[in-house]
Amino acid sequence: AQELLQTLVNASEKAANIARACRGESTLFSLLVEEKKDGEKNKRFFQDFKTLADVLVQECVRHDVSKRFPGIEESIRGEESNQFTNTLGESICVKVMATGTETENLLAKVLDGNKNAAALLADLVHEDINNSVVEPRLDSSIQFPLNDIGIWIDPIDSTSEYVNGQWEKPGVFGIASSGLQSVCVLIGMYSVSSGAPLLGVVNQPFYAWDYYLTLSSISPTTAGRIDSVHLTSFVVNQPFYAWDYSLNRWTGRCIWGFCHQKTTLNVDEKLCHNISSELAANCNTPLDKSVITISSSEASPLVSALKDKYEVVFAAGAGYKVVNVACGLANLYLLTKGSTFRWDTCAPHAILRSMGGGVMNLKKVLSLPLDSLLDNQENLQLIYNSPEEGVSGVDRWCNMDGLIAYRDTASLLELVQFLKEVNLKP
Ligand code: 2IP
Ligand code: CA
Ligand code: CA
Repeated sequence: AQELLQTLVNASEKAANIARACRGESTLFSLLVEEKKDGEKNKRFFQDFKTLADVLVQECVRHDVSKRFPGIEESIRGEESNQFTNTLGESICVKVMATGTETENLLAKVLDGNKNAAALLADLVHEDINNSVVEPRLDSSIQFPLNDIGIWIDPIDSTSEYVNGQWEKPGVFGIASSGLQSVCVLIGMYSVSSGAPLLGVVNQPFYAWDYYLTLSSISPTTAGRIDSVHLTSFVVNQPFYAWDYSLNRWTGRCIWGFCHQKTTLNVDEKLCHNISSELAANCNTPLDKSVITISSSEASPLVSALKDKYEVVFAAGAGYKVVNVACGLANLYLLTKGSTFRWDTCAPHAILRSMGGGVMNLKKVLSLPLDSLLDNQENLQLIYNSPEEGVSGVDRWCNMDGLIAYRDTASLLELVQFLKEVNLKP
């Protein structure tokens, strides 16, 4: 299990490197953006983007993980299909080849012969990632039969924010409502027999450590929206943004969590670095209400009802919202619609499970009497091994019934009671 964890963490780091590199080169980036075919479209976005970065990241993870664990390849599924069409109309199957040169040649075809870009990407794909050993270590007695393991990958969650490329200063609760911070690489492992999430690795390629560390020195007027072109000059004056001067690139972080039977473990120090209290000290309004994070697509009657009881914080990115619950920046994430998929929730769900929280099926939760909720905690979790019934295409893997992500059951119960009072019907 430790080896699997290390492999997934390394793969996520490589994925984050590719995501950052593609974002950094603006000319390259515009080359890479291709509109999704109708059948694959996420209904919520009028225009959705399938980028080469997306596909490449997914194939890279698949390649690296199956190299280490032969046979696992078939069980790795992701959001993207690896068919890519270049501007000449040629359809090309993007995959990681045996050598860097072969990958480079393949990518050059996708990139209409742009050799420089292809070489740069191929280097990243074939780079050896020597991450330090992941701590704390999983006990060597924890073993999984490889045939009971499935993996969901969302190579880039929050694509529209990724494509937009803005870096936005987080609000008073430490959550950025939009921008590059909400971009996540999500790699979630689940049990094929039970459907339960087991191990989740979430890499945030644009995570601003410095921002949080020097928070106390920020005055509210220094908020600013910047794009990658202006970033370098901007950070000179704003040293707390996610930029590493020595490496001349964005900084990120990787978090993970493991939950199997009674064993739970996670990357404690990165998760529990308690930003909320610093933030509370820094702003004038104390945190007397719980924080709930939601999508900006929720209907306004619900939003106003929630605002009576909660601090409502909008944020982009399904993965990012679950992660913010895991990190304690929000108590809850409520989604009333079927706009997330298995690959969006599997990884951060495992992290929440490792902390005693979870992600429940909203419709099921609301159909039960409140007092039977805690007895049914296991049955109410989202599961990852079976498709939705009566739908086809990408919707088979949609979390159709909506969801509630929570870290502690008290917050969960309070929200469910509230939703029953306002008579929410998802
Ligand atoms: C999207 C992305 C969106 C989210 C949607 C996901 O995935 O995370 O931001 O919507 O549910 O499916 P919202 O931001 O309103 O929560 P992707 O970017 O991979 O298409
Ligand atoms: Ca997604
Ligand atoms: Ca995606």
